[in-house]
Amino acid sequence: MSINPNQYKLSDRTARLTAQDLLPTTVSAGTETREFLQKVIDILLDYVKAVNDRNEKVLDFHHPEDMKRLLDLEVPDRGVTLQQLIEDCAVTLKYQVKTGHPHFFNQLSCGLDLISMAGEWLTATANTNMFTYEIAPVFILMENVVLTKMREIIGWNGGDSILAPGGSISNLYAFLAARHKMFPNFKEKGSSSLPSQLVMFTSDQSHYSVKSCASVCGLGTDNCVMVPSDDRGKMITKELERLIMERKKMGHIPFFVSATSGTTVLGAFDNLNEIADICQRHNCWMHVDAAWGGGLLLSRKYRYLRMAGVERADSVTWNPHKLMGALLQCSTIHFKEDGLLLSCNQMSAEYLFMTDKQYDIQYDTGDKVIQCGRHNDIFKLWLQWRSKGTEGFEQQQDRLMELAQYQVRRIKEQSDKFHLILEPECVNVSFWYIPKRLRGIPHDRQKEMELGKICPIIKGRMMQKGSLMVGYQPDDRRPNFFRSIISSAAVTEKDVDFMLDEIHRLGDDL
Ligand code: ABU
Repeated sequence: MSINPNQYKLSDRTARLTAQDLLPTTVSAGTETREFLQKVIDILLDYVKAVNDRNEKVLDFHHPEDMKRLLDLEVPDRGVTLQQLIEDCAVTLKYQVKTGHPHFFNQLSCGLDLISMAGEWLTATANTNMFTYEIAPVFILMENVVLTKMREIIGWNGGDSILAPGGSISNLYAFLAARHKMFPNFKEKGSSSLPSQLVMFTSDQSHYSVKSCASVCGLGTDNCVMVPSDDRGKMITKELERLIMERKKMGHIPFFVSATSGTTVLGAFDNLNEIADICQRHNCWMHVDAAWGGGLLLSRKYRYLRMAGVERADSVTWNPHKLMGALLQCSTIHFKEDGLLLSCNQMSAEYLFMTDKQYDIQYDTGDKVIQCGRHNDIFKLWLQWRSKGTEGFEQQQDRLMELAQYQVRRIKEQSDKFHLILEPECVNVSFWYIPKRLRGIPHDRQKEMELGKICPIIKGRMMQKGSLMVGYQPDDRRPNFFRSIISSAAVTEKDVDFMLDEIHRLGDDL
């Protein structure tokens, strides 16, 4: 059932009230407060139903100027009524893209895990900050348990971890810890404590946030060396070692290598053991950006096929809001060495992190991070993990991989209409759609250019129709191509068939 903003009516009496007439301002307004919140919950539950209804559109697309006309976005001088707020909530969800719809294959984070969502609702209601045990005791202990478990899965005993606002910031934490480990005086003395130019290395397929570390942390992007990748998108490790030696000859200090487990576009996994050997030979910190592929650590099958050697890393980024389906956002960064996160980032603000508190202050995690306020991202993951168990997560990872393989099979079976670009290592499937006029023509560069031109047209059509969302992009080897993602537990084989059939319906005439 679609969200119809006119269908959510408060009682006449409550409808006319404003926020001032509810708790906490009006202490006697328990009944009205409950009625208002119950109505919001009705909208949320209808949205959940719509997200899971394959007859519903994935989105109701409007261009920005048209969308502005459909919405009342003003923040007024005088507060609006509760009935207006209810309609505002309903309208907002009416036009929101249903990222949990089984026909949404657009982003690395897809799906709507209801247990994780329930956790997020509770988190919002608890509305606490994660910097000290004194205001978040249960959540801090949960964080400790879940992060310890994740480190064990990586293959470490001990170590330390923290939840960060996204994979990019997690990667930044790794960079900071690596520099701190090698140059502990940098924290106080800054760049004057460095004997020479620091250099970092990552593959040309890595997430752009790795390069951003070089800019944010003062190395300059010229000192983030982009190591070439092979045609499957994996770092060429011989090139890594050659480039490290080249920089050493220049008198520079190679100190940080970021390997990728699951590149954003192709879903490629770097060879971690080979990279670990090189890092060992050249005394470099080894970071693994497994923001995307980290979920596969939960699969006994894929862990060793894709991420053998991960336990040799010094740090690992792993985003449960991607393959594990935790609600946005939920990103973790893990360190093999305990104590580093604190010594690197600690500022000892006395108003918050008093050392004479009457409890064990190691649970005041706030001084380990570069932010002050920290959102509670743990409860939704903890609750989800309780609901599935580690075995349930393993089955989920294996199922997503099975569906991606099903898509590959279906693409190959329809090779007149689809061209598979490469055998995927993850749930990213890269392909072109071949319209009628280009079928039966040999596949060459000219044809690729033509296929690339039709991707945005098909994408535009699917958004206008609202039936499907699949992403496309060029890369440095080829023009535009489709990249579908299966990371939602809602997706079935029928949905994969729908995706391919719908692209065919939308693009056959192009
Ligand atoms: N690293 C952010 C994810 C981008 C994507 O969903 O494609």
